[in-house]
Amino acid sequence: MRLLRNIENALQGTIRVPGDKSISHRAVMLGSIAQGKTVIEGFLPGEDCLSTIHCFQKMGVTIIQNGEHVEVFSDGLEELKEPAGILDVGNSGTTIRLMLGILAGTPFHACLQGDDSIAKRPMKRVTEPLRLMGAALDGRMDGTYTPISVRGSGLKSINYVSSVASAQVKSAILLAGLQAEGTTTVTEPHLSRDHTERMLEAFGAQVERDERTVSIQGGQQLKGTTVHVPGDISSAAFFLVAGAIVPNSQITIQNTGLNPTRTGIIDVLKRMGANIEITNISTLSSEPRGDLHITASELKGIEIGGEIIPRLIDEIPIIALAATQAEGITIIKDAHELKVKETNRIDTVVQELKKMGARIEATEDGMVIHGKTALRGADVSSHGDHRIGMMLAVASCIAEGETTLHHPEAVAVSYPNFFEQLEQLQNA
Ligand code: SPQ
Repeated sequence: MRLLRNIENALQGTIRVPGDKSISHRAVMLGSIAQGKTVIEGFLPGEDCLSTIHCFQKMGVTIIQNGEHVEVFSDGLEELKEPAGILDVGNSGTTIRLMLGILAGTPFHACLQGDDSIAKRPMKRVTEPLRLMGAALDGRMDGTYTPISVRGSGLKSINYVSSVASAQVKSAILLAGLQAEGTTTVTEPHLSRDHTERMLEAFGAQVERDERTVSIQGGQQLKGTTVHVPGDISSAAFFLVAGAIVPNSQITIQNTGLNPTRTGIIDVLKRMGANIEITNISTLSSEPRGDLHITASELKGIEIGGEIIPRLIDEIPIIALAATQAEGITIIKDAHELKVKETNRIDTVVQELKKMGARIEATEDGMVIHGKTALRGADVSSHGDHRIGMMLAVASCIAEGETTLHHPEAVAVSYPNFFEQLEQLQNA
């Protein structure tokens, strides 16, 4: 439990948010199946990425992690060993879904399981295409839920048209495709984050891309490399919104990832009237990055839906909070995927923000928010979901009175020093 108070002053100062979670996972995974040494700088030492490290260590890969610096030593995919026990993915959907893609082609048995939240998240979206490629997978309800067991084998390529814009589905298929005979192709309804494609190229593989379709030729050998991980824009999002809604705030967030498949939050906040400036843009390890400067401003309600949704799916909880402070109506639609995240994020956002006085209603595929509403402190819960916990902590900054946040520890999944950085900006 954590007691949070309405802040008296503006948020001011310069921070660097921790490394990108999606990129940190992939750097450990590709490093573990590449030949040679991989060095990861700016790694996110959050619980999810540590789960990925532990899983590969259980399969015999030497990984030395020292804070944000990680070294991975591998002799390639063929050297992965059958794990003696269950691979525990913790709270991490990325870990289990991408690892299933890798394990689909390895000639041994593995069983993967996570926490209570993972046990409710759908795995059929990856077990189904991986079965089509020839892997033997099973799990509760015919491979829909954990624990999932996999016995890898020789794989054949597929041409898969996914019904969902999901980087985890796309990546699992591409990682299996790397081991399959022939060329594997994935097409998605809207482009999802493309870190796997970019990083496969950085590790020496060839990937063909054409808008929403990506192909990979099987049998390519990855080579260890150095990966410089930018700050996570999904973590920066909490301070972008905090900077926009806490009066007179001025925040700079340095070295933030600006991959165009992730920058929907910037586009949306600008459309709502936020003052965001981007400087020092560069590209390192195939990922663009830059410094974000936000100053407080009046916001207005907008409609958010369609192709932008995968570009901001994890930022919808904090966008909902911004919408409570925007003049007019904000409609978020086409976001059914929120229902299968760490929690049902349509329900948890609506339930918790309502407790603070927000005028917000759930819809079948999103939510409708009426602003601008003065929020009040309340007894709220993260429900064990890191992004809900951080959104509520930002809400408490502008809420009148005290807020009691239950299960604040969930933030350690993606942002271990979140509360310290929030305090730093309050005291600057
Ligand atoms: O890893 P996990 O638990 O699925 O984490 C989340 C998050 O909020 O941190 C989703 F709940 O991010 C996903 C994201 O929603 C991370 C991710 C990735 O690294 O590939 C892709 C997105 O999921 P999806 O299903 O759309 O591919």
